[in-house]
Amino acid sequence: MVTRGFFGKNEKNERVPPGQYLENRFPVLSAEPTPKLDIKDWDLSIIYNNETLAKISWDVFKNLPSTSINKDIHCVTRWTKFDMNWTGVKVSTLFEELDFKPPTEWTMIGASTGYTTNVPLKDLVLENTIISYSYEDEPISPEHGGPVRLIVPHLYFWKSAKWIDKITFLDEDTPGFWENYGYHMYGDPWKEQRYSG
Ligand SMILES: Nc1nc2c(c(=O)[nH]1)N[C@H]1C(S)=C(S)[C@@H](COP(=O)(O)O)O[C@H]1N2
Ligand SMILES: [Mo]
Repeated sequence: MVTRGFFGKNEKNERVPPGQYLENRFPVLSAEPTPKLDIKDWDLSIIYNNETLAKISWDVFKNLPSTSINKDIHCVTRWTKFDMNWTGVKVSTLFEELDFKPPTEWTMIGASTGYTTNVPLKDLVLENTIISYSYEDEPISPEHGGPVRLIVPHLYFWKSAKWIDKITFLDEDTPGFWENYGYHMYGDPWKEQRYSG
């Protein structure tokens, strides 16, 4: 099932959020060097209170029901790219399949490189938030976050962490890597939530 359009426009029927321009290329934006990762070694840990509640291997993950989304993506550096096609597993599906009950309302998404970004649970389990392993029907390239990255299409793209390997539950909303440098805690492109304060 391909879903589109749900968060894709504002009430004025505009498709490009305020302050954004349309980009046709796919820029690479990384704070850290691109890691060399083998998908066979990939796994995802779900953590709370320093305890690993679940660890999902690639062999298990790849057999979970998949979802494809077609979404416009908005980067805080002002590029917007229309109609990006990503395939992966909805976070909500992952939790259901594991029979996992989220312990708190707040999460920190973590990459094997150390990059982090905070995403509220309510956004993490929305229909179009996926843990993605494929872009335009190809494996995600290493510089774009392969083998596995998060896609949170309705928030600025820094929330879509590349090279993810953990979801950590937190008792309160806590800034991640860019949020510590002043990026907004939530990051709604339609409200231009680029920076805090
Ligand atoms: N691990 C990691 N994930 C990351 C980033 C990063 O620096 N490291 N940058 C974020 C930002 S600011 C953006 S705009 C997008 C860029 O993704 P792309 O390089 O595939 O365009 O990834 C996000 N996820
Ligand atoms: Mo970004």
